[in-house]
Amino acid sequence: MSTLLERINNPDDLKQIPRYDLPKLAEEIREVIINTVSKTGGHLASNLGVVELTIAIHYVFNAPVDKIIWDVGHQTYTHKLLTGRRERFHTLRQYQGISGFPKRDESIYDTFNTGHSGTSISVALALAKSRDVRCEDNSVIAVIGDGSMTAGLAFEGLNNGGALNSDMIVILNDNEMSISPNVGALSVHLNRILTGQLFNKMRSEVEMIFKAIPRIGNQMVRFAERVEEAIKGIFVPGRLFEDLGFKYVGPIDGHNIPHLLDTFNSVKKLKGPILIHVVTKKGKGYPPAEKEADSFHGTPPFDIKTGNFIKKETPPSYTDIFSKTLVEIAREDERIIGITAAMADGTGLDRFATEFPHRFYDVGIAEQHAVTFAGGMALEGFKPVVAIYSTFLQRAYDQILHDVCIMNLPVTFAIDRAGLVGEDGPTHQGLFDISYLRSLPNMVVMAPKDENELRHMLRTALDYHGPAAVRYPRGSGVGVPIDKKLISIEMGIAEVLRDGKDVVILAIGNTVYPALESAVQLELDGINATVINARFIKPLDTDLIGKLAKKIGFIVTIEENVLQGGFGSAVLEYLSESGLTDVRVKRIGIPDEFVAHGSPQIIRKNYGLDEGGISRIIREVFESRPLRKMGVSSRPSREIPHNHFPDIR
Ligand SMILES: Cc1ncc(C[n+]2csc(CCOP(=O)(O)OP(=O)(O)O)c2C)c(N)n1
Repeated sequence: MSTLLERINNPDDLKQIPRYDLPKLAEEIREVIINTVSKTGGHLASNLGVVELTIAIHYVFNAPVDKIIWDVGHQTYTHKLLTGRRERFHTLRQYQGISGFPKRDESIYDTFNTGHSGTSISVALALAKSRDVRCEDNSVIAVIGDGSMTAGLAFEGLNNGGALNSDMIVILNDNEMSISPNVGALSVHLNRILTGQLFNKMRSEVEMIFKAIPRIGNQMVRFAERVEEAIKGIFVPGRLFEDLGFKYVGPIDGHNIPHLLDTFNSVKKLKGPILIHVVTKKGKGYPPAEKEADSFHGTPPFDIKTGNFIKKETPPSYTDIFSKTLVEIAREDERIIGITAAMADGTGLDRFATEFPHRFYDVGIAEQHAVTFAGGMALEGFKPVVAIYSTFLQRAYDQILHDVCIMNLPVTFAIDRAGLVGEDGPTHQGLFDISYLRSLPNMVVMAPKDENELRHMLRTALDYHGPAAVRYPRGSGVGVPIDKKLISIEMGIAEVLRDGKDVVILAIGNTVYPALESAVQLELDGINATVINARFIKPLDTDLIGKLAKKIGFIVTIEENVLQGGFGSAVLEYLSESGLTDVRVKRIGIPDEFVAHGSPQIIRKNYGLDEGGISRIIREVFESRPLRKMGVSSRPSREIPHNHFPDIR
């Protein structure tokens, strides 16, 4: 016998399921999500929390005519299962499988691509306004979590939405959690609403009693309403949203399907901007995820029975090494402040928070504020470290420029997940930071070849009297021995790892070890490569690069960043400025396109960023041009100092 879910290929099929069967459907969906995510990994807890909510939205509204915009989009697994992707659901987040986020390319039911928090209200407002201009009458619904509601962008949307007064619905999915428990004054406000429910119940009961009194009952209700208006700010829920121009409805139980259906059916007919406050439980229906919603926010594969994560034995992650090193340095230096935008666990700042609670700030999903706040702290003599993922730092570009770099303030940017991130796809790849940071005056940009060098670079950044960024990749380190003593690396000095006469491979960050391995492969073909660990993207070691360019005449740059404006571009700019225009340069990196989801190994291979790819690309250049003609023979080459060629570590 087929399950209810198997009968659903689109929201119209869903509407054929009787209301009383919807809780059973919810159970089936939960089972599919848990089974799938236990194998693929993914955003389990957020998705388990919105199963009933998603069913109710699709049951009442009429997608794709009615527009549903999912904020962040990490909670769309039920939506995907109900909108034609049931059979492909097992390919979730896999290379060439379905995405873990809404994607317009994937389905007509995915209204807007999302991945970063706080965009949904602005989009919903735009779609509502466009509808008004066209004199159409579809509904527009933004679904946003209480964590994402802390983003400044969400408030900008609310502010504009309340004023424009278009018909739109914002569903606030309040589970009192961001990735970890939600923070900030808004979360306190929402919590007050939840705990103020008693007052609402009391209010309706009093109203009923008054109305039952013959003759004067209605008068008393009107009087009570006037009194209520006066004390609204103290007791009535949602006053904040009402003042912003949104009709507040709620709080309502987000797991009670009949209640959700009735609410949505009534609200659908209302005019103007409406905010429905829905209360859900993150991880609902899977006890390990209910208990540890933060660990199960984004989970690797896990054992369903025990809830234990299935992890391979790997060297410590870059995040972990950063986390420990920062604590080590902060023990000696009281000026160090840790700042995160809702990612204490992900960035490893949780360790800092435990040891130095008074020097730690989780500012909510507010990257712009995090950076400006850091600028202010630096001004006051502190040494703020903003630990942030490369992709989310994009949000704060103006703040880096305007509130840090112009004043040359000593803020350290610990940029995690720089490079390919894998399964989360294009919205999360950290492929732009080299380009967007190296163009800023005063900014130092470094990338370590391994986790040991990350430690020294953090020390270097904190010793520097201006803004400095250290970018490092997602996942485990290389497994190198860790130096106990931290040293400041000399500013702008690269490291020569291998000496060869035919080609100079200039690698940065996690491309250094693959470059070294490719040099070994090339040796077998008679191609001798010099391999440089550039260490600094800015300032670039132009002395060394210039000398090698003149001596060898063929440079290959490698970076896990877009080629436009990246590390290779910096090298080309330098060569051009210094008149070294006859040096042959081949850049390896990400071309001018967004990179899809899939395991980093597959993606690296596709872009020639692994050792096999690097040696193949270099070999191809040699095959297209005789080897000996590569050198820039017209200029006398200066000797490279001997100490530039230390042993490979
Ligand atoms: C701009 C930005 N910063 C950080 C993140 C990382 N992130 C993904 S989901 C999330 C928490 C979202 O909380 P909420 O909106 O309440 O959704 P929930 O997972 O609790 O359902 C965060 C911080 C992001 N996606 N975008």
